[in-house]
Amino acid sequence: MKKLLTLTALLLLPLQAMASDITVEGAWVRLPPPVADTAAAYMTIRNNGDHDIEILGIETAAAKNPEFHSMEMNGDMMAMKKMAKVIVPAHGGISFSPNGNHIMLIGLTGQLKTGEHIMMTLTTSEGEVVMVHAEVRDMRGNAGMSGHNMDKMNNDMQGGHDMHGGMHH
Ligand SMILES: [Cu+2]
Repeated sequence: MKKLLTLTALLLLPLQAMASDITVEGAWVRLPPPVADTAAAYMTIRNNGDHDIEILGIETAAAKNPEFHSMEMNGDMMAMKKMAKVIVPAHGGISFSPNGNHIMLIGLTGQLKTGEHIMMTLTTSEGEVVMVHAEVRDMRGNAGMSGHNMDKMNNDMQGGHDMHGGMHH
């Protein structure tokens, strides 16, 4: 009985005890090909406060190892790299979008479905936990999304994620 009470108390703990300076907008996940074990997630993280806030971690039940990735030129090739630090500037924001930095959901725990919402949690340097709901969207029908090759990537970084199939993280 004591165990049960302890568990109940834990469940009742509010995850966001105070109003957060961090807000998240426009979160979505690109539906990956059925065989892929990674997917890309996009969102804009805003900081409405007076101090820079670092995002220390991201977690989701949908993937074993979510990572923040940057896209950088390496010679004439775009390469992605795990971001060492994710800082959301005071009164500013940081965007993860198909045209640049993104969130890689590595090691998907199940097959994603179009229209499904997955939940992610961000842990901040302020000790806050911010919940993010992201809709899974199938972008395959979109113009410009097919026929990518590596030569086009400088102009069209949408192709960056097609690369993941052959990349080792
Ligand atoms: Cu990546």
